[in-house]
Amino acid sequence: MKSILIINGPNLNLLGKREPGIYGSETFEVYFEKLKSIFPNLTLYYFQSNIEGELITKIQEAEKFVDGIVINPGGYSHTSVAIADAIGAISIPVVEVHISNVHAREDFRKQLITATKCKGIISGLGLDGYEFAIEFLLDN
Ligand code: CA2
Repeated sequence: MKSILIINGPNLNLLGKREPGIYGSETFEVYFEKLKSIFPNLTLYYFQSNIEGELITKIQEAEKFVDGIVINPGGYSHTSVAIADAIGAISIPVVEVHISNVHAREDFRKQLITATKCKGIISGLGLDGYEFAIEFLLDN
């Protein structure tokens, strides 16, 4: 595995700017620089969108230029059959990450539609979950 794409869904552009009690105080852009230094031999790409169709297009395109995906579909995790279908339609492995523990929150967050098409899921380990997901992709 030489290259991995990280995809963040809606509202995750607000990381580090709002609700630090749930999502921490670090912006993803700062964390992404740390990730690149943790994995110097890996080419890491980052894409964030608040738009479902843009996320789907990026998932479809990804298998042409990366070997794996780490995705946090945000609120779409609980609703989007279309994103789940896009994940199911590609041949590269996808790991889903949630910064918060979705099982310790409202009941509607316990249904993870997109995760049904992923190799695995990490939830509740903060931003470190992205690092652990990359480790998994490298080892499997
Ligand atoms: O815990 C996660 O990573 C979530 O995917 C985050 C989503 C939420 O809908 C999922 O249930 C769990 C929400 C992303 C919103 O991100 C914000 C970050 C900072 C401030 C406000 C929202």
